[in-house]
Amino acid sequence: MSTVQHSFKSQQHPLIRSLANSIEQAWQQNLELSPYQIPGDLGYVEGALEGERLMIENRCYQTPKFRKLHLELAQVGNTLDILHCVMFPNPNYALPIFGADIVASRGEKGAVSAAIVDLSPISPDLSLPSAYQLALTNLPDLQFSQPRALPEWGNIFSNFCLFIRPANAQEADAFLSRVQDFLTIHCRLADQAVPAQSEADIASIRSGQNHYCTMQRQNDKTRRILEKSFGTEWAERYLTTLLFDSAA
Ligand code: BLA
Repeated sequence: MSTVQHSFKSQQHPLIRSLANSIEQAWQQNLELSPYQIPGDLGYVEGALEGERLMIENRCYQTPKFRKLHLELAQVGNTLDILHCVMFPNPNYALPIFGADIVASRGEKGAVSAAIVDLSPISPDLSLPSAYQLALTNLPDLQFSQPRALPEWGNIFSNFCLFIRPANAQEADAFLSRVQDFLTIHCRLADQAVPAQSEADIASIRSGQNHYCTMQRQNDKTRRILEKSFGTEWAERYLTTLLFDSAA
């Protein structure tokens, strides 16, 4: 395992590169970013237990409204590129969780097997705040030729969740612009958010975030990739401390 500083964004699939750039731009333009201390040795990691080398690069920030903004890029052997992004709100604010994941075959024209984005609710009845519902409902309709079905644990996602296999460059662009819409709406509404008024409300927000994390950790496809290169214990630690940590 190595901790050498490194950046492989320039080698990633073009859709991942574009999305990583637009996420960082949205964060830098709209939020007051402070550094976030990535636990121990997890900023840049490499593992290769069973042959395929997995390289992971993490970038994290925090802001007054978000306890953690996490953008991760990963490369699996010579074949797969992955982007993972989650914006965890500060549990004093009843804000949804922005999440995105892209899984693509390496190369300029590599196929994208999964592109998903959502603003996921954390309320006990799994509904989004009305300002979010209104803003998201007002976005123009988009058509994608290859929608994908969510797995069972995916009942944490909202009605506005977009989960597709982009079939061509137009659909990849449309996905990208929908993520930008979600980010713009989210940064604006987060900026306007007022803190929760009671300890009970804050406890409920925490438990909503923790439920989201518990369900995301059931994604066997993510876990298996981590386990193959780093082993089961490391994968569990990574899933619970960096990818989907509970709200303290
Ligand atoms: C799917 N995630 C996947 C797949 C892989 C990964 C290999 C299968 C691709 C496919 O079905 O075509 C792998 N994703 C990773 C790895 C990391 C990662 C290794 O982020 C990190 C190191 N996943 C998220 C977030 C969301 C998410 C934030 O991390 C959504 C907001 C969703 N990924 C998600 C979903 C699937 C997926 C819903 C499909 C799972 C399935 O069909 O069973």
